[in-house]
Amino acid sequence: ADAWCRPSPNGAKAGGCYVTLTAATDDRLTGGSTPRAGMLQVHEMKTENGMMTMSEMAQGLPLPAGEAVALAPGGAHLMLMELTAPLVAGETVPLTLNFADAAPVTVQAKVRQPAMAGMDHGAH
Ligand SMILES: [Cu+2]
Repeated sequence: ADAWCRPSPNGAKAGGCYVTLTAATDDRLTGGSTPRAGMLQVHEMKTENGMMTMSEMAQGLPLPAGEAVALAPGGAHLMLMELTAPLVAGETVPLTLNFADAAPVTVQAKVRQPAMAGMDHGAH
């Protein structure tokens, strides 16, 4: 539900997308794909020594049955890498999400500015 992407600054090769997922049974979000980027990874943000860093969740993002898990700025996110073109506010981007157990799901993510000013993600 509520899939959206942050507009990518001109020239940026990566962009962040967010979605809320509710699994019917215990599952994990392991990654995905999109025609708009070479790679789609699941990333998490961590604070280490006072610095925010992000890394791929190698085991995937746990999705407990029946629980709405929100990917949101400052936390877990979908990272589009090797963008084929900038993500422009107002457009819609198809994202196919892969799960450990469930069949892949394609969502249409709206590109828009975040409701609240978050961390700049363009430098990634
Ligand atoms: Cu990331």
